Amino acid sequence: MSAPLRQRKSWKALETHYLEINSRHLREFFAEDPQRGERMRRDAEGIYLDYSKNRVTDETLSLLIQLANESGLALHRDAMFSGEHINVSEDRAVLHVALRMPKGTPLVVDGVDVVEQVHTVLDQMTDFANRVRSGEWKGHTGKAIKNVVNIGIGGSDLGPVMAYEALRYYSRRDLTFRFVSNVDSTDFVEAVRDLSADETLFIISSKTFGTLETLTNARSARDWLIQQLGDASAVSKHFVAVSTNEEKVSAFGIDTANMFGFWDWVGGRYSMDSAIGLSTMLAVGPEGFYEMLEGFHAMDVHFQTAPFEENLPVLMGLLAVWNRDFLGCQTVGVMPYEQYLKRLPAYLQQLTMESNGKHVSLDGTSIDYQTGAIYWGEPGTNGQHSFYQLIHQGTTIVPVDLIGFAKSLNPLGEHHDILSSNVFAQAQALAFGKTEEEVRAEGTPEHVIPHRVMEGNRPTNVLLCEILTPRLLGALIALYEHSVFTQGTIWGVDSFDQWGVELGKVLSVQIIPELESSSEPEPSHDSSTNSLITLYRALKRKEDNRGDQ
Ligand code: G6Q
Repeated sequence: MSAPLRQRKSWKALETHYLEINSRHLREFFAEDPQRGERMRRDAEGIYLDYSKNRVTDETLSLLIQLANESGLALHRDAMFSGEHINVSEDRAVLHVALRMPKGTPLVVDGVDVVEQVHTVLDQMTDFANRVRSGEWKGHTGKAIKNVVNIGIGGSDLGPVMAYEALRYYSRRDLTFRFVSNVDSTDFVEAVRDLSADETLFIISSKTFGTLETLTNARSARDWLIQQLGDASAVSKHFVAVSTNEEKVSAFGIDTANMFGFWDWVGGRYSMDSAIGLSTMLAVGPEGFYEMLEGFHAMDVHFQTAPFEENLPVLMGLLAVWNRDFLGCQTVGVMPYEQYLKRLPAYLQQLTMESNGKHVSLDGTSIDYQTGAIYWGEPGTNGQHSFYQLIHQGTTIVPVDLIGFAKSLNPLGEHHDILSSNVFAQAQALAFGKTEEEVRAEGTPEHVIPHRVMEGNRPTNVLLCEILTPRLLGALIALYEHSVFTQGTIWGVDSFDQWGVELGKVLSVQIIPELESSSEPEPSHDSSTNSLITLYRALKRKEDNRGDQ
């Protein structure tokens, strides 16, 4: 058992070291060491990580690696891979890594070979995907499926949407994919308004099959389908479920022969490569899906075997801890310079913040250091014309992950080099800034000079890859998963529970009847909630003056 974090030798050494190097500028680090850019670069599975523009020296790295060792990172990692119940607050194994292990690699956990289970479901998914994609699977009226609508939320939505968008280039363009997550009826209504029910397949994705938003949307989908096709028996040809809960799937009216299972050892936000990825497989085909799994697995092996100095997820995780706890950075920007990765920031937001947004350690004691940062982002060049201003010249330091590719999937004239030049230029400007002398030398009037000075010294990681493929996507997501794991291990938190999310689920259920009630008993909450509920009821009763819609 490691000592509490702030009492570890390496942590104390990092505190002293931070005071020594805090006033130093990236300009100095680069001037002192012409090889820095090459030295501080590592690669694995087609991803090149340049971390040289972080505010670190070799000593920082070596102390961070000591911290990883002192925090038992290797042991904790091995415990995860062997199926120990490292999700302590839910007493569960954490085995998303088993989802991508090759067939025939036995992994027996709690008496069961989980890899065999995984491949049984993968085979079932493959068979189904082939039948739908070939047109062999017929809808109620005998027509082939042309539209796939995934209904799910959180981990049962963000991964599927992100992966569909990321791999759209490889997807079947004659199939339409939609994703409904919000319980706001607009989400569902807009998703199906131009679809023909007889060509539409709904995938109801819910680990628990008890999530209110998903079940509400699923019921509306079922009503819509029955209304369009005029026959309740149509449901069996147009609804499939992805879940761990056979009983509830069956109670909803979906034939469990059309159910794709997974297990309680797959956390929602770690489930895009389980059956939750059925929409991904329908889009890119089983081959593309398996390629993605290979990428995930390759990064898993790298995480398990590479020395920490060479280990991409470990390095990224340690740098994140350094930026968070020593530099005091509260947020991290993730900026993909690849249009297909436009949903990656939203996906990573859940992965990182739901995993490490914790205030107690594994044994339940309150912690006295900072944990998970706020993750956010947008495709890169769009961000440059809006919020990058604050990253360059604001009063808060925002470390940024810039994700670039050497090749475009849709090359067109000079577009790609223009796009990529921004990756390098932004990292450069953030690191080195622009001094007063440089601004003056450009002929800037004296009174404008302070406004144009950029202090620089703002950390970035540049992740450079050749081209976006299913394999690369798998490796990239696994890289972030294990970076999150590394951070969670150092911080000593349970990265695999989400009690904060569970609370929201319970509270809203208490208020629903008060909004629906026509007899309107006095609401009995705090004065703000009471008056908001009363106002809501009054607004709801008001005549709608929008005119004819
Ligand atoms: C993920 C979270 C959460 C979950 C959703 C949907 O790690 O647990 O985002 O995925 O609340 O849950 P169901 O899949 O059970 O509907």
